[in-house]
Amino acid sequence: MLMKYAWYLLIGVSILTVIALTAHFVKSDENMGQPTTFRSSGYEVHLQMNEAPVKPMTNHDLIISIQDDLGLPVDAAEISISLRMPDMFCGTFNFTAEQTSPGMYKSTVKPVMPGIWDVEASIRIGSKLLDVTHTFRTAP
Ligand SMILES: [Cu+2]
Repeated sequence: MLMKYAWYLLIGVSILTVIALTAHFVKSDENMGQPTTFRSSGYEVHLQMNEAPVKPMTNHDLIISIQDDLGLPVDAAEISISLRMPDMFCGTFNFTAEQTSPGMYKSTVKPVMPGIWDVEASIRIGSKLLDVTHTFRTAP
């Protein structure tokens, strides 16, 4: 009798695990390719890769836009970009960013492997430092 309940419990837990994992992957995929919006200290920052799918070992542009509360473009003093895979230990890759127009910046990044990447922009505006992370997937 007890053995039977143990089986039910095991099957139940297995089903819940599968549902949870599926939900996790569906959720991750939904957010892939969408821009990341970050609001803090009176600023609004958008990060987005300029094309999809992103291919490994290929240069891609990360587009950064910075606005203030009124929607006016903001010039950052300094932006540094780092790229890493959250689930791996294959390293952190640093890139620079350049201004393309008022409040708009571009960084050319090269993800080396297929999988999920976090690109972090550290943006210095005056004495403030904003750290914004955008997640994207590289196709195999
Ligand atoms: Cu990796």
